[in-house]
Amino acid sequence: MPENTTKPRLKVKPQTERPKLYKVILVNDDFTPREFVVTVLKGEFKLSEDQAHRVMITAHRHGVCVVAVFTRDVAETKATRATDAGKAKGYPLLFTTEPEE
Ligand code: TYC
Repeated sequence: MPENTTKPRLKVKPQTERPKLYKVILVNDDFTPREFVVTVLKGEFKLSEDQAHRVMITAHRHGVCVVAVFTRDVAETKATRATDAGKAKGYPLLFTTEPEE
């Protein structure tokens, strides 16, 4: 009787794991003009004027607002580009990322 035999696995791991998703979060501040926030949201995240205004006003009132959800690389790249757009104008505009539960 051979000793080093392996039992077949009963549970098979799914071949296509879905990638973990990351939220891009807009953080409020007292200095960045509202219209500039809307422009960045439209340009970087392809939101409509109406969507961008809602996201901006939600962050303005509540402190933060989830902009959208992406794979990690895309979320980090977009958050950095959007933050840098504010920096280039001397604004403290901030976008962060965090993993979805
Ligand atoms: N609070 C800013 C103002 O009153 C506008 C603003 C909104 C800034 C949302 C950042 O994430 C932000 N000018």
